[in-house]
Amino acid sequence: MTTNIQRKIIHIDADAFYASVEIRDNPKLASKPVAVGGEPSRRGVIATCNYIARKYGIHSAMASSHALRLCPGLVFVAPNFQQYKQVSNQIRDIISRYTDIIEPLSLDEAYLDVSDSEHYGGSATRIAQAIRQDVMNELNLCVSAGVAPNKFLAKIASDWKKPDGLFVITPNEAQSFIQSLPVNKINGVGKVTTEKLNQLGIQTCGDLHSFEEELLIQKFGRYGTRLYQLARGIDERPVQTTRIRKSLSVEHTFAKDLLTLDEIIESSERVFNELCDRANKLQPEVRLHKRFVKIKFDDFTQTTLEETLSPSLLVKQTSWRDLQEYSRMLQQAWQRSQKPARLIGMGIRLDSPEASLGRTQLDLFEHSN
Ligand code: DCP
Ligand code: MG
Repeated sequence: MTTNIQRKIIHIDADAFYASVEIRDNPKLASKPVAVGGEPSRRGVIATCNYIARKYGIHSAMASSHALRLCPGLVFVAPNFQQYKQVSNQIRDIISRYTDIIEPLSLDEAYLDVSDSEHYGGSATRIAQAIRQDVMNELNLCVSAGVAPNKFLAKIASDWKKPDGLFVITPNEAQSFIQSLPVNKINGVGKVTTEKLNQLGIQTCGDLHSFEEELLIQKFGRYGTRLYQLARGIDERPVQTTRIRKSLSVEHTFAKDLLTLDEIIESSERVFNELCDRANKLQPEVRLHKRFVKIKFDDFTQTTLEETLSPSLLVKQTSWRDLQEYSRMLQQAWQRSQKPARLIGMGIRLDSPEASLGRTQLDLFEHSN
């Protein structure tokens, strides 16, 4: 039986974003070192540059005049923020084909939680690859992606093989990956903290392991706890979407098909219990107005059955949590095909935005083991 205890997080980050958009729209620039930013003569600063320019040591936030000294052939392009915003929206639209749990970090960066996605058989790697492919085919731009069990590792992963990279850290690989990870790769560990850590003899996350949490708190305050956790690959932060949650559901794919209705009913209890657990994490004022079940059969056809609850109920109320009702619905749904089932799902539909509003829902996506 598979469960979604382990999360699947993707971090997407466009390569040399502003510069790539400019070069795409003016292909003559493709073979040249290109920087987007202010003119050197006007004391400008570089927003970003393409990877050809990076070979000269040029990077974001560098004075344009300095960059020009490093690379006399550098081509400067003035930024067009409106255009970047528009492209950013187009990338977002592509991503939203695969999940609606999206946390944008900047114009070219976002976290996705695809733990419950059904695309590509739930393979986060294949979803990430599909997004990269769609962005390339439709927008002629390159985005790198990282896939991992949490945000911390997913962000590191997207950077690992940049540009044009896809890097996956599976839950099994996480510990050994972290072991040799230099501490300055931890988001938030800048120059000063790196030096402080180095002075303690800590170069890698592996080195951090031997330090007690209390000691790290002494040295780094509250951030000490975070360091302690990240060095162990622990990062429970949910992907924070502001979207309005319209439903909550739990699905299980079974390792062996459920051959009879009895088996389906018997196996459904775990699904029901998990649904109740997750509903408990919703805010008490959230209301629901429907419950539904889903069965995917062994030939991959599927059916869903919904029932309206009237009046709508508070999510904390117990009356909707009726295993017998869900069993009856499963039975009814199963009758439609009467075939072995590979997946059972149960869920609730939530009421209007006011009742089910955005950020209050976020703990939902925290994994619940
Ligand atoms: N940006 C900026 N000033 C900075 C850093 C970035 O104006 N100091 C802008 C320009 C970048 C965009 O934000 O194109 C995205 O930032 P990234 O850090 O993702 O950098 P790039 O996408 O340019 O490069 P890459 O992600 O390939 O390293
Ligand atoms: Mg980028």
